[in-house]
Amino acid sequence: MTLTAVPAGTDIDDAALREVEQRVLWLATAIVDHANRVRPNPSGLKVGGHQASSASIVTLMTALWLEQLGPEDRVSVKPHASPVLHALEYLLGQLDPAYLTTLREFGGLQSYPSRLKDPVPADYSTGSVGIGATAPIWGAIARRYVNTQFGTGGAGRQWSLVGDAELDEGAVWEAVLDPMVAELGEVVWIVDLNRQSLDRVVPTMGATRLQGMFAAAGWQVLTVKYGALLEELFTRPGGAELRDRIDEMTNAEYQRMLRRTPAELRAQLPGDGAAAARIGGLVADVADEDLLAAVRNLGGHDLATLRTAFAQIDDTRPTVVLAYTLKGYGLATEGHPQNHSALLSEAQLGELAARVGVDPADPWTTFEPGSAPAELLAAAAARLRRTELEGAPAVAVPADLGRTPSGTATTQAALGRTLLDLNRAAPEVGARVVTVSPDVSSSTNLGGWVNKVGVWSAEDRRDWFSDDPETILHWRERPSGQHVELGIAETNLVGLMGELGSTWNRWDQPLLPIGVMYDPFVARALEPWSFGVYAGGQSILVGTPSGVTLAPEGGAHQSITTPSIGLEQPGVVTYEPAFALDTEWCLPPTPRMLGAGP
Ligand SMILES: Cc1ncc(C[n+]2csc(CCOP(=O)(O)OP(=O)(O)O)c2C)c(N)n1
Ligand SMILES: [Mg+2]
Repeated sequence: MTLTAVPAGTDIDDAALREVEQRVLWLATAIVDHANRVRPNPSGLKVGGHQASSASIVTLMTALWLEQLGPEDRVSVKPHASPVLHALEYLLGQLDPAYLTTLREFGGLQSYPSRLKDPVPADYSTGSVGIGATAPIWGAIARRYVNTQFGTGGAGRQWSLVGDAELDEGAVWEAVLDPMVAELGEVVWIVDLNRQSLDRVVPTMGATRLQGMFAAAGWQVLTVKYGALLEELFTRPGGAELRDRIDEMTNAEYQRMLRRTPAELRAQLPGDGAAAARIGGLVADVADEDLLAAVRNLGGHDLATLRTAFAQIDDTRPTVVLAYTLKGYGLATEGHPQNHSALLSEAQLGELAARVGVDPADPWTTFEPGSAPAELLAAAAARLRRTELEGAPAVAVPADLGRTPSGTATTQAALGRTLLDLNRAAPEVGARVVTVSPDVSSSTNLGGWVNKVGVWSAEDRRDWFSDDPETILHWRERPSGQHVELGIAETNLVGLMGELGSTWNRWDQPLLPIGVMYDPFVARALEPWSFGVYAGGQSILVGTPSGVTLAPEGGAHQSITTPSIGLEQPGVVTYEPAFALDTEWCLPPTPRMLGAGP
């Protein structure tokens, strides 16, 4: 008996798209291969790279770039898929072929997608798992902020291509839970659900739990589990039982199936439950080749199934697509529990080349001009072309805001006054200030500033306390507000600061983000903040209260290390104000942050 896939039923040339997908798989694999086996390596030390992680997401990324993305969309690509991103950039004519041989070389293609270091800047830097994944959430808020203040952020989706093990990170759930996030319809996450992390096949099936957690947070959940071949098999006698059997298998048992012969599959697939005979009857009848294809026919590698799922994204709330995939898809290492950093041997690479129809001696060859895949790529390249930025306007912070403080005050209170002074002395700079705080605005003395500028919200919200004479701090939430208030989540705060601090090179709109949090909790947010700095986010992080005036707060709130943290971090300047006037001097005196670039 022969299996046939359900026809796609669209005007897209699926055969050509499949050819592009296979070429992307080849190129991503060859980029890593060249860095490790071809490029001279005088030191003999490991270079590294991730062929299996890349292969896992090749179909998804091909489907996105060739069919789904628009010029205003922005995508965060999971760290280990950087070779796939570069393969697509090359095929779309954006990346100079000279870079294909430079993965992990000084000045070459970066190991992980990088906004500042890659020759074609990535939309988002990734590498610290969980942090790059959440960045498009903060990018979406930053763009909404730019749109409400200046009207020039544009539209488009904010995509995040996430490894399934990234969902182990607390940063992911801290972000998913923030009340502001459920409103972000432009956010779409695609989870590359290959059931493998770095070390292992993750033992228990987490998809049902994940579906519930995202749904509870207000997300649209789309699950892309099986491809058309398997779905067709499920419609035959014994098919429903086969579906249940595969659904209920542990990840490890399923993963083992990927490396079995047809005879072993016929023996193992039925299992030993009540339905074993019916499943056995079904698979007995399927040809060897079809059985091997069916068992690995997951939705994340089925272009038509993916297209159907993407068409369901509703854009009124964030969406997560849980797409089942195979780590090492199409490679000799497919599904092997230890394939994370495994490299294909020369012979295995040769087999791939033969299957894809490429001469390994001429690895970077492209499609014949005029051929169907070449036409498909040309159309995508034209669709994805972005308008060039002209360069952000430079706005200088004045050296003197015209106040001579007197008496005794905390620097914390002085900072609040300085911001108000800045608004008065240089309104064009004041308009670029955006403050953020994890639920400590009033206790860090930002109350006067917040009263003056209002709290930012994409839409006007009624202030029910505006007529209450006993309410001092007024949370007027409106699109013109310049203070963004998040929940008590320091990691979210620095994530947002990184993106607010990147609007100058994303949309030509410089902002001066100032984040205020309790000093001892800076350390909790430190790694994601460092990552934001690496990714190009420019901001001022204020740890307050701190220093000697903190004594009455006691040990739990005392800061003992922040100045050294600031000194240790490349690209960061640290400054500890001793006098009220110093808080003026903490603002960047030169327009580096406000427009001149890194
Ligand atoms: C914060 C952080 N911890 C650990 C690592 C090391 N690391 C890199 S990838 C990875 C496993 C990722 O698994 P998954 O997200 O499922 O990706 P894939 O299976 O697609 O390779 C780990 C532990 C890291 N890069 N960042
Ligand atoms: Mg994984």
